[in-house]
Amino acid sequence: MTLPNHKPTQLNAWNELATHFSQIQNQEILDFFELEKDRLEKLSLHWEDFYVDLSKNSVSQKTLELLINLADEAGLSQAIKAYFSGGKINETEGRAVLHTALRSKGTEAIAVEGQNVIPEVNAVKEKMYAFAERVISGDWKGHTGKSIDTIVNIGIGGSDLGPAMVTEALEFYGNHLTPYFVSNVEGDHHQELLKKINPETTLFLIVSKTFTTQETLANANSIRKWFLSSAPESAIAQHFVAVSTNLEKIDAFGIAPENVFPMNDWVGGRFSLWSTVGLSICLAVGPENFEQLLQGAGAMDRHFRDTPVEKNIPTLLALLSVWYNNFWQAESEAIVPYTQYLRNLPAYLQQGIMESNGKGVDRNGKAVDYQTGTIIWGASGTNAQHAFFQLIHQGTKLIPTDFICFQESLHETGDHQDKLLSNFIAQTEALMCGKTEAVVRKELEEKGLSAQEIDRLTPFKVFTGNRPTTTFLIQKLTPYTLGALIAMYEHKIFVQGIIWNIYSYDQWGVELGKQLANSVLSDLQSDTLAAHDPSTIALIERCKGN
Ligand code: G6Q
Repeated sequence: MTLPNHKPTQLNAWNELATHFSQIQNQEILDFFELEKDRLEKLSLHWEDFYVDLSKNSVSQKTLELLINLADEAGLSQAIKAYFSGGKINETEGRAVLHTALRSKGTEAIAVEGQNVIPEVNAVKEKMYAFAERVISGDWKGHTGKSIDTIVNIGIGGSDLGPAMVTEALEFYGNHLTPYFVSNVEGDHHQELLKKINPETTLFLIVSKTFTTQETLANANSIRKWFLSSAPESAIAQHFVAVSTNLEKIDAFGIAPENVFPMNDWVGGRFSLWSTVGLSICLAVGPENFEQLLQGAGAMDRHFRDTPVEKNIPTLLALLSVWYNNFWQAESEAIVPYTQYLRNLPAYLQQGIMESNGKGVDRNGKAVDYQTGTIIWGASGTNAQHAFFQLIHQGTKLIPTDFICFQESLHETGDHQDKLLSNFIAQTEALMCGKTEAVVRKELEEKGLSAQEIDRLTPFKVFTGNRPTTTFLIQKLTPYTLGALIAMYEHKIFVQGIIWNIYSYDQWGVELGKQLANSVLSDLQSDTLAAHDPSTIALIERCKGN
């Protein structure tokens, strides 16, 4: 099963949306509340512990109807079938895209090339859980007989960002193991870590789908050397495990075969935290919590697969994003989680969203003549309010923003939670409603300012409002709700790729830099110099000290 193919700008719904946009672009979000008495009811979605309020967006119900038509015309339902059933929808790499199989209930068969993958998924998960139990219980000993208290994930990109973000997000659910993540090839990154850890009680997880990634291999080799300066070669088996699809390369590294956790090529790097790549998560929060993470994602998968578009959270989010990106010409989107636990969610989603949909060629191999991949940025609230919110409130750019908050805090925190929630709610109100000139003048008068001062200051204090936001109010941050939240964004990515007619699951754009880095490295480490442009030659010569 393959993906449908179309030129989005030639779809009827696209053209109708263009006409519709010219008719409603000057209408304000608040006007829609006046015109549509059932707006809140129609535009708020309730799913499990999620309340998603779309009503503060620059859309009328007519807009949503047209966007839903766009999804239909683009063949979304056929695409979803291909996605979930193991079709090779990552066509440029000839692979299926089945991270959803890792969090399915494990009862339905899912076939890749005629082979049901579920028994293997379950077997690998059992191996991972049994291993994690041994490490957490202290049963697994280091080479001097001590139990493990520290884990170090050595990986980069998809083999780092997801596990690091989730481990941090679920800190509350953590056990006595301290997790660290080494990713950058910059040697100072791992050197700073090595100052903090005890080799006798540390377990290193080398996580690399391909086991060919320069950064990961360089870090793994340096750390191995450091480890062997205080331990015999035979101790590698107790302190190094690997996650990969490349079993031969792991063997060459000296890791015992029983310490290898396999993964499959139908799991993309940036969607791999659900696989054995999530071993650090499983160790840090335990198998039960890891399983909950998978269950939450699985529940969102079923919601996405089985719910009509009108009530389908990931699909509606994707359609809104297309609306802003292609009709309003918005340049970026912000994501602001109101919890410190999710401070790295925006960075994590940057990879998922921008690596997947940052494509300029469509599924026919032709350059697109419309905008694709959205630029994502953000930080945790309320910190972000004291940093970049000025630009969202009063700047010249349209920045649709996702506000995410959990109704209950994890600790008993007095009135901190009310303060957090009040900021969270007030920001979306302020962004939509703004502050009129009349209100500003009245406030200044009440402060006793002179008429002249009021005239001078008023323009700066007016908020135009009408700035779109989507609110996610989730009951509580748990492994389950976190799994669902991440899966929600994963499916949003998928839907956008379908509408834009691009391939979301390859990442050829990261290859050229890697290739040239190898060439520059050989220039830096030898007397030769390959052909480069003058600027590059000057930089190489400078780094060589010439
Ligand atoms: C993600 C990308 C990329 C990948 C890293 C690490 O989708 O493919 O970020 O995860 O390049 O690759 P390895 O896991 O093969 O080392």
